[in-house]
Amino acid sequence: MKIVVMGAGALGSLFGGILASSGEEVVLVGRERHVDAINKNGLKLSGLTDAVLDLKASVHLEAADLILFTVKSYDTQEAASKLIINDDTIILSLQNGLGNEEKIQEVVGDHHVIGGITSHGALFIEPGHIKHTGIGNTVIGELDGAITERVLNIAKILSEAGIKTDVTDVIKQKIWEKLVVNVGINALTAITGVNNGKLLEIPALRELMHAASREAVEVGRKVGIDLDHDLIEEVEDVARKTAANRSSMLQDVSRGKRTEIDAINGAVVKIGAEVGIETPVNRILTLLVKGIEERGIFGGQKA
Ligand code: KPL
Repeated sequence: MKIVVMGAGALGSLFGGILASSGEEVVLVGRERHVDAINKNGLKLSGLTDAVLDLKASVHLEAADLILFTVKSYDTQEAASKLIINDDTIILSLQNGLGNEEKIQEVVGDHHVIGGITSHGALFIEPGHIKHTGIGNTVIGELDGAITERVLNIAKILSEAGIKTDVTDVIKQKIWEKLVVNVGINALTAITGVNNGKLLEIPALRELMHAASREAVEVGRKVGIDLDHDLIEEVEDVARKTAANRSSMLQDVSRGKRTEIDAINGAVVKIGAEVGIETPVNRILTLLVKGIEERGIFGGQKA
């Protein structure tokens, strides 16, 4: 199966690298400096996965059987419009936040898109070098809940490569569950500059993490998502398993980049307002992250 990773940042490169190491034909499509470094020296994976991989990277898209779609949520529409797809191409979104799959469907048509979540931690060390900092669940599924051959096949390919992947008939619920995790971890780590694990160690941050995630659970339930089990325990579990990770949002603010705040905490605030649920903690976290985005890199230095 030919696999293109669209948006080869930390997570996309990690997945692409692991798939390539198991013999899949993989092309990483990403930014020029990362692409150049990979084509010159190979993709270096360190941490929980240790390898230097000879695989193709490009700034240009190619047709593929499977597109792992890992672009930032705010780039979804534009990136989807650039995809080269044939009748059977499958696009698996592994993005953070809400609304990504629907945006891709609007551009390419419903049939091509399947949903996914992953809690693996990946850190962009430098162009050409990604550190695997946490092992988490990966779950994929058809957006209409059907258990199809294509989803089972992709889960098998990922699992055989070493990324244990489950298939679900409730991927929309799983996306909300992952949202609850990101709502608790990402903005707080971006604002305070700590690794995920510190959120469990510092009581004030742990309290805020719980409060932000609880608001997301309340909003999700109000819009009919079945969030019944103890998601606060799940948030803690991911923070524990990815303790050494700098969340993707912390990585973004450290590099002076735009964040996914609108698709994560901002989405909870927006949907909460629509359904009459107050979300004061997420509102403040959203505003703080937006302030940090505007400010740019602190003191002109990398954090
Ligand atoms: O998804 C993540 C992210 O950083 O965006 C987690 C799972 C929180 C890992 O850091």
